[in-house]
Amino acid sequence: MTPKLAQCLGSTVLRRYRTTVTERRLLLVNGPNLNLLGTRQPEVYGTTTLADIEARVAEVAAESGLDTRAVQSNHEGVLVDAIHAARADCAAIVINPAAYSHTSVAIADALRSVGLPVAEVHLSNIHAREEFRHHSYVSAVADMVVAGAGALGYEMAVRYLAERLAR
Ligand code: CA2
Repeated sequence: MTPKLAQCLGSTVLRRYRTTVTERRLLLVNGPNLNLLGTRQPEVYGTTTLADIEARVAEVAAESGLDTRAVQSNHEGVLVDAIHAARADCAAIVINPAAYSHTSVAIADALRSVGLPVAEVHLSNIHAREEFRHHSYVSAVADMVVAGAGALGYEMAVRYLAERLAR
């Protein structure tokens, strides 16, 4: 069954669809330039690649019976569309909006509009860096924020959301 079909069949079917399918998937979103992880600036962002992070997130999520879908894009609109799509089949979102953290009202609005639990991750401690990195539009929408824990921050975010969804 697709979410559209469940919607056509009415609210009871849609609710059941959401508890059996939707609530078992996390959306992992990574913003601009994070595709370069592990190749440059290891002193700031570490040596772990994005593929390593996506694999680890899938592994940790699976421990709690959760699926993952990963998206990385260098384009704001693509990220907004991916967040909107999560409404149909995801239970929560882990996001590192990268530079868009500090500039994008559109991404913050998209997260607000889907109404799913959100965990915001930054590899570096943005508060110990340049002033312009200290503010994130996404933090006002996020249920938890982790910054400065490196790749481990993604794992912490997944564990937080898994625990929250189990409540
Ligand atoms: O610390 C983080 O995770 C950031 O979200 C990373 C963003 C930065 O703009 C934020 O202020 C903090 C930058 C991601 C760039 O990633 C690169 C990785 C390797 C080489 C070059 C860039």
